[in-house]
Amino acid sequence: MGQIIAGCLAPHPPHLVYAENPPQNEAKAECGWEVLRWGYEKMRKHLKALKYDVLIVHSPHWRTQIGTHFLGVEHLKSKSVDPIFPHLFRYNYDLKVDVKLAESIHDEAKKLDLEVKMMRNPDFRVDYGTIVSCHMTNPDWDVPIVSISSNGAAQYFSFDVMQAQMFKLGEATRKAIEASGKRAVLLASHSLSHRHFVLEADPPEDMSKEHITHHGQYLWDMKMIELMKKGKSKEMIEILADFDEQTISEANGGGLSWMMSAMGFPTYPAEVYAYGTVIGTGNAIVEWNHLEKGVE
Ligand code: 2X7
Ligand code: FE2
Repeated sequence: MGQIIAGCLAPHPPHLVYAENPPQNEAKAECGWEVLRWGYEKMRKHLKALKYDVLIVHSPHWRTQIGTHFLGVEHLKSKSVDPIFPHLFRYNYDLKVDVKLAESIHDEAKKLDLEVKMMRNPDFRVDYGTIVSCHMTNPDWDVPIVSISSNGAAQYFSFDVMQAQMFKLGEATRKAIEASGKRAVLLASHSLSHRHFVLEADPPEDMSKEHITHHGQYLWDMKMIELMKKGKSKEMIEILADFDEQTISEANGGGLSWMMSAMGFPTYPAEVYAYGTVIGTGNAIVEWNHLEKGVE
């Protein structure tokens, strides 16, 4: 039987890829955001040792306003440009998709009455949320991915409606993974608090200018991280709507709600590899090690 071996909060500021200077990115940096980048280094080393077959990422920057879409093309190759930070992120990607697993999650989700669709356009431009989280987790790109869109249910209806949908999507994801026989790592691609500076430092990697937007945002981030470290994922999910309202977070896309549901709302402590700010936003790199600590 297949299994979820880990679930990770894997934030996607394009700045992290920019500061790593991989050959795929046209923009070049001197340095920057080391605490977060070194956190990702530790997490990727740990995950690699667990030997996974597929990365399944849920991205707030692939926004399908109604329903959930899945990449449904085996091979996608193009350039992804961040619309807000095009001077930092112009990334030439070349990635493989596990279409069979994506279809299977799609089918399981449909059985639960979710609005779902396979994305079959071979010229589709993959979003930077998907790419940054996957690159930082596995810069070798030597395992296929499944990419899942986020939708506007939190805005059109309410945060609770969005969460109800994500809980079903989590269940569908778990069932499909189990049937696949594969070892999967889940990535919830998003920051925590998300209030941005409106002006950028020059150069952007000038770390003397980097800090949280304000202390209230920091306190909310610490509250969330404390719950993660204590294994209180249900409590974390229950306060997520308030967190989102106070911090304009990207959790309203549903990544964390989807992932916690897929993992059966873990009660064991998560491993926090790093916390740091990027242009004022709060970002934590966190792993729930389901294989070693999970309940199954
Ligand atoms: O999309 C993002 C983000 N989530 C955080 C910080 C900076 C830029 O882009
Ligand atoms: Fe983002």
